[in-house]
Amino acid sequence: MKVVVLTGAGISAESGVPTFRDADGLWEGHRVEDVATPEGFLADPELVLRFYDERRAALAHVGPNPAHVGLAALERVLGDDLMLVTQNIDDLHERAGSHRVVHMHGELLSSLCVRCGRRTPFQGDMLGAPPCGSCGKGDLRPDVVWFGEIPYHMDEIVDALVECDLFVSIGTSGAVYPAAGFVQQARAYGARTLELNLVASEGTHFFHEARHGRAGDLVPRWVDELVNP
Ligand code: BJW
Ligand code: ZN
Repeated sequence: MKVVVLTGAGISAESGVPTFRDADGLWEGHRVEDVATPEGFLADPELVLRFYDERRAALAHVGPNPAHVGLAALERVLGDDLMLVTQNIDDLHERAGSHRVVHMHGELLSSLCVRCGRRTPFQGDMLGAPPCGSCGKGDLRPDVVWFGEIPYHMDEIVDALVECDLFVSIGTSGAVYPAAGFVQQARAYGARTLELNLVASEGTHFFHEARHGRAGDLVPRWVDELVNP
């Protein structure tokens, strides 16, 4: 059986990584247009670099939770029949033991050269970092996908959505496209679809089945059901 799993901020919430859409519409005190758009970066690069430097530094203080661990166990059973697509830029899936994670919105631990486009593993602070080691001239920016930019690995993801038998969305609000549309794409091509989220997402009615609760409880239980029917 071919399975595509899409994860969002909710899967890392119990690890202590804040989600994006809280009640006051701010994201760790910032307007989304100021820190997650190319225009925001051009207007105030220092603010944006510091914002991502703080989130990168915070990775040292969090660890994977049972939901990440459950998906790593599923990869060991399904191998290449599982595609794990995450919108998250943290590395908690990898630290739980998943080896083939598709980071469609990029990664905190990677830099992108604004001049030559080279993507390079990155640790530490980007504010004040030397220019790109490849072209020697370009400034580095976070290797993340902001609003108005094209997410990574879209061809590979669409192929997997077309082919999968089961699509499972975990811990995502269904507010941001193209990820929010994956359920309809998978379903149109014949997949069964399942939502695992704390509350009903914006797209909950697109799923055949929705289970609501904490990812740390729901995911290990669902993996167990799938592996030991
Ligand atoms: C729990 C839990 C627990 C809590 N257990 N659950 C008008 C209509 C339609 C689309 C558009 C439009 N205008 C513009 C667009 C396109 C735009 C878009 O979607 N805008 C919307 C605002 C409408 N999209 C884009 O611009 C994208 N690019 C694009 O479309 O390019 C065109 C193209 C596409 C494909 C092929 C070719 C061309 C780019 C989007 C980039 C998003 N970037 C960000 C920042 C990334 C870097 C970073 O992290 O800083 O990605 S924004 C932010 O939102 C981040 C997230 O990955 C993303 C999704 O958030 P997520 O994960 O869903 O988090 P939350 O907080 O929203 O939800 C958490 C959920 O967890 C909640 O439901 C909780 O209940 C739940 N939860 N605790 C289980 N313990
Ligand atoms: Zn460069």
